[in-house]
Amino acid sequence: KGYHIAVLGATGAVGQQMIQSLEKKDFPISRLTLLSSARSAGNTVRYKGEKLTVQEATSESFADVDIALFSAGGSVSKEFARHAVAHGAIVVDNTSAFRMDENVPLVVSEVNEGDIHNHKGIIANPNCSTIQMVVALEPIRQKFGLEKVIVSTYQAVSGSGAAAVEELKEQSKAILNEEPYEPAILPVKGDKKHYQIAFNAIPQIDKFDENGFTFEEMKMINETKKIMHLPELQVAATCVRLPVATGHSESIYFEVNEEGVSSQEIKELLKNAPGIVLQDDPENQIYPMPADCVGKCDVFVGRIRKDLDNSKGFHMWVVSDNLLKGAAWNSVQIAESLINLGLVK
Ligand code: 11C
Repeated sequence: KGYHIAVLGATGAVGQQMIQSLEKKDFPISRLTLLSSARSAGNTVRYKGEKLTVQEATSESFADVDIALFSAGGSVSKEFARHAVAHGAIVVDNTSAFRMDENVPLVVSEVNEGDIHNHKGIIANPNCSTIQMVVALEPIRQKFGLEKVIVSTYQAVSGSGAAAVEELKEQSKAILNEEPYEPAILPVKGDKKHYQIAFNAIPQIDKFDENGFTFEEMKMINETKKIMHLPELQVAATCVRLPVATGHSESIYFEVNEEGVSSQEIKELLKNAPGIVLQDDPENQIYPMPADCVGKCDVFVGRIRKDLDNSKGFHMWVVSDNLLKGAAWNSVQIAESLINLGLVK
């Protein structure tokens, strides 16, 4: 059986990856409807060798759609999700619009696939930096429990959209050619100030909350607790933007509940865990790096070592393609889970 799938935001960076992920998975599709704003409508996109024309999304676009993958920004999701649900479609939303809504499951299939059963028409796809972290933490939580997580991120500019990648490229060229360049996008489009990203590191992703954390940091904190069903988990995050095009990296410190756990046990656990590739061989300088992870759907983990002071503390380094496992691939996995769990009519 094939399903009628719609992609809203089909011309965007994540939308394009969604279409490629559907193709790569050989997703059972009977019809693929590609939707966008009026501005991008009329463009053509290739799917399995066929040229499909992108249509302007309207309230009527979702008639007969089984699953709608949304990635066109939070306000677009808020506008169209109710139309899609009213037409009987299940929405997998890749924006932050519904993630913390208690009626909306927030899902990473390797961690909490079962939460999908509670959906009321919308399932949220978490933030990219959250997804790769919880994939790596969940096997540890299951075996040894989890008390505390402190994460520092090294995030790629594509998390901020295709225009930010262009800004990094153009700015790098300008600096190398000793030409002027006025930053206009990063750290946050629409914020008061913009800073150079080429040859720099910016400790701001999204705007600041009143508590001194950024919204990106608060996403990592709140979403992790929700996905892992650990409201009491201690989580802190510092999110930093680097001049890397694609692939988020994270330095994660975590404390388990048990005494006497060895780093070898953590390595063995993660080596056999779903969605994870262990790259951890310091003697041979083997560890994950974003340049090696681009285009891959797994979460790569390395540099696992025990803390020198806290007997329950460990450090690890986690890298993944933020557009794939961090966004498009995770959404397509949720769609696949919906089908596998028998939740699509
Ligand atoms: C970034 N994590 O790297 C952001 C992008 O809530 O889906 C994803 C924003 C989101 O800038």
